[in-house]
Amino acid sequence: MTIYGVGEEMRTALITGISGQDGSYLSEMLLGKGYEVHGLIRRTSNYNLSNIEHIKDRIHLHYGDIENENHLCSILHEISPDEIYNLAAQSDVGVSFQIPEYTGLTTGMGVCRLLEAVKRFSPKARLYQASTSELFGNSPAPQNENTPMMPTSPYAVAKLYGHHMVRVYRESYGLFACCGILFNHESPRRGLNFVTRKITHAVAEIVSGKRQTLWLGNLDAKRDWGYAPEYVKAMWMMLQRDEPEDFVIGTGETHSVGEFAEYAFEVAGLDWLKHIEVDANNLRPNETRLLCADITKAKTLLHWQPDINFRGLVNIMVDADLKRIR
Ligand code: NAP
Ligand code: F7E
Repeated sequence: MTIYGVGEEMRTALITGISGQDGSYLSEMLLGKGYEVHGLIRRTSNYNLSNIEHIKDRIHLHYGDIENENHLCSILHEISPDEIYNLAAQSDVGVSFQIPEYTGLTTGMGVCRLLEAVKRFSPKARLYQASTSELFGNSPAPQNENTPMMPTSPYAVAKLYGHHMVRVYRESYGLFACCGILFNHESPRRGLNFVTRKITHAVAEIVSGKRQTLWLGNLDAKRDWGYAPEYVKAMWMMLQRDEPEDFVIGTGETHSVGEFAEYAFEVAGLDWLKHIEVDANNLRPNETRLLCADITKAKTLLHWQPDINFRGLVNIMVDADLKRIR
């Protein structure tokens, strides 16, 4: 494993999706290691950089879009990154059923555009692609790097395209490109549309008397939920290895949405059954029912394993939302 040490030249990293949950934690981690950090952001009518507000003076932001290959080429040409982390995506699985074509263009074709740009302008850079446990669909748990991939949503199909394109570019052009097959990872910076944050945010609003009810969908779906700051470390570790390889990253523990809600309400001293209602609008046309990671490869070759378990994660998220609202 190559670890860049004191006295070595400053490393440069480019992060697409820098304003998202993972992009923000990854930026903090890379800054801490002395990297020059660049990030791709989209122009939006409403300012949406709250996750990176606290570090914005220490990073270099470039307007752009994963859909624009020419612009990706210009950025790579300009900054010559040593490492590239492709986190940009339409990442909401439920929404991908409503906008399948757009999801394919960003989450899938975006990877192809970036790979082409890397091949032409940064062939020596190391590339991390954000693959996902959604690739496994309803393949039996626990899932590892050899589990058949059977996606059950437009999001997962788009990610599967990206996943295979990374392999094809690695094998065909010798790029140092690898995929992290990450299971769900959450934090106080998780978007409010994802179920964990939707729950912990609602708990805080109910505690403060702003509302009484939380409307959810499928309470029986099971996920392997970990803590995002630990997962971005795994991304970096994959790029420090001598050979590019894909790794499954998760906790190996699985819980239902109902269990998450029950414990989150309990942490705040509330009875979840008094506050949860099911709204059919939150159900999906198709569902991944049971995801649970087998992280034997990551433990053995990457020497990575998580410290924060399910209850620890819920505590962190509920505490943060309660603090925010007080
Ligand atoms: P996130 O919070 O939704 O962040 C996604 C980022 O992508 C945002 O910064 C977003 O910018 C940007 N983006 C979206 N469309 C773009 C486009 N067309 N061009 C450029 N940037 C664009 O996601 P996350 O949770 O940090 O996840 C990071 C990556 O890992 C995603 O690719 C996700 O699919 C994947 N992943 C996540 C998990 C998880 O559990 N968190 C698990 C496995 C894989 P805007 O703010 O402008 O929308
Ligand atoms: O749903 C169920 C829902 O939207 C989790 C993304 O980061 O992780 C994420 O995708 C489960 C599903 O995350 C509600 O049906 C019930 O079974 O929080 P989620 P996700 O779909 O697992 C993967 C690994 C990624 O790669 C994605 O980018 O919770 N659920 N009730 C609900 N989900 C939502 N959003 N809202 C509900 O009210």
